[in-house]
Amino acid sequence: MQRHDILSSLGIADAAAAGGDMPLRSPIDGSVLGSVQRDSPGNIEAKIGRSAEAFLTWRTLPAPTRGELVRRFGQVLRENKKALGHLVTLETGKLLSEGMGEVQEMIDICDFAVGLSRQLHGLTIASERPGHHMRETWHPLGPVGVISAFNFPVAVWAWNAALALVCGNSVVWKPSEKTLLCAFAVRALFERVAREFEGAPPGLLELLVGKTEAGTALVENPGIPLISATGSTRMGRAIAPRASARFARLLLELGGNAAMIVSPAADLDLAVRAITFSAVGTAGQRCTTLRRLLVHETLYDRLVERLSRVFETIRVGDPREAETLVGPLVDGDAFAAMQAALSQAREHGASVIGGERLFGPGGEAAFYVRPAIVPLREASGFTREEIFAPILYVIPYTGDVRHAIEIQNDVPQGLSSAIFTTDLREAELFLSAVGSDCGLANVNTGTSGAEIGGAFGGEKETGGGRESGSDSWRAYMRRQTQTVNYSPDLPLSQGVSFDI
Ligand code: UN1
Repeated sequence: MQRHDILSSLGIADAAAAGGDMPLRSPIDGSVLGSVQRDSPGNIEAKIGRSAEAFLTWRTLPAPTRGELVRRFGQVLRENKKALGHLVTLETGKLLSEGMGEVQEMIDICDFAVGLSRQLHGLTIASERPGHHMRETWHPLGPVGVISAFNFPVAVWAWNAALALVCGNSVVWKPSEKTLLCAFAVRALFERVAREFEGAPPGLLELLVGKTEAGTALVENPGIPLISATGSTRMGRAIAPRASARFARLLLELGGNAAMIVSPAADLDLAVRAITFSAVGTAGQRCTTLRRLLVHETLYDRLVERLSRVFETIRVGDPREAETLVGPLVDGDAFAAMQAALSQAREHGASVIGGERLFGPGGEAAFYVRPAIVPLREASGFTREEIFAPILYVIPYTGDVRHAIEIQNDVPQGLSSAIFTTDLREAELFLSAVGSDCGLANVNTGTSGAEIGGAFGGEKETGGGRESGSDSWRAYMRRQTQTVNYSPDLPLSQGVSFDI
């Protein structure tokens, strides 16, 4: 699909061509996709105000009715999967199959949320007082602020929005300034559904267009009870104190630094495939990207050699072409950060295999790289930092798998982890309380590509939030403990007597 067809079928051709102070470029060839106008501070306030209004109506609709809107939105996503998937590819540079996969992830979470809209269960609790009952009820929370990153410009928003909407909340979305067309397209598709939906107020989904200032305005606005933010740990450090200062709830999904352990009992063919997808998929720009490979010393040379052959020959280029497996980095800054990380490794005496710039469509205007392998003798300061690029540090471990787990956990981040082994004892140890300290722990599958059904997120500097499946919906609601006295007396709890 061509740019014009994509934009017009998604109903955003005019919006993209409106002209404004925020130009949008495709990482594929550096071409200009459009430009949009950033919101003034007044505009941002007005949008948040509209969202607050919308919440007042939306929360009164039965949850299954709210689910019906999400069901219809999922249907519109199905009908527009091709165009939206192409736009994701055009704006992020990820492979077409990954662009489509992202839209599929949106559809999946919509389906999940529709079912959930009939399962926002509370509890009934036995009361110690005669003639009383207690229960726990989950109520809508308020307008939810969603801050999303460029690398998953639509799926991560959908994880939040689909749940927030069935939970009875409105949504204010601050997307990455690098992927605004994706956000415009999603809003246009959502509006198609919301406009026709009886009872859906205007302002159910508001979009803030801007950079840090727009995010800050959202984070500091006292009308937003929950900020759900995906991005770097640096971003999290900037927003968390601001939100906490007004006691807002935070759902943070920040930096990752995933590791995979390859034990002597691993199925190596399987491991090589999983390592490659996890390390170079999405050009290494997922928060679940595999960055540290912890290999038993007896396998080390063999595995480095096999991976080097794969990385050397893997097809890097235009992500729209079927044979390509690695597309471009998002921009020149990402390229500079990758090169800085490789220089740092070299300064520590490491040799780097690959990592050089390649030229694809767009010549100098786009940033393609050969994925890099950095064999090391041991973990180091720089392997504890997150880099958003296809760099794989390979670190040997000796003896027991416990040594590998120790290296794995010795980083500030705690998002994703994996072990390749056919040894049940190793696998279960890795999954046990003394095993991986991450939010995601996988056996014989890679670190990236989680399904929506599980809770997604991680510990330590990753921020502790959980999005998407399982019971993550609870973050988007407020819990109320309710006590009802249906007796003619007033017994007090804990046997306290207070007779007037
Ligand atoms: C992210 O990079 O912020 O597990 C999210 C995965 C994807 C989501 C990544 N489903 O790799």
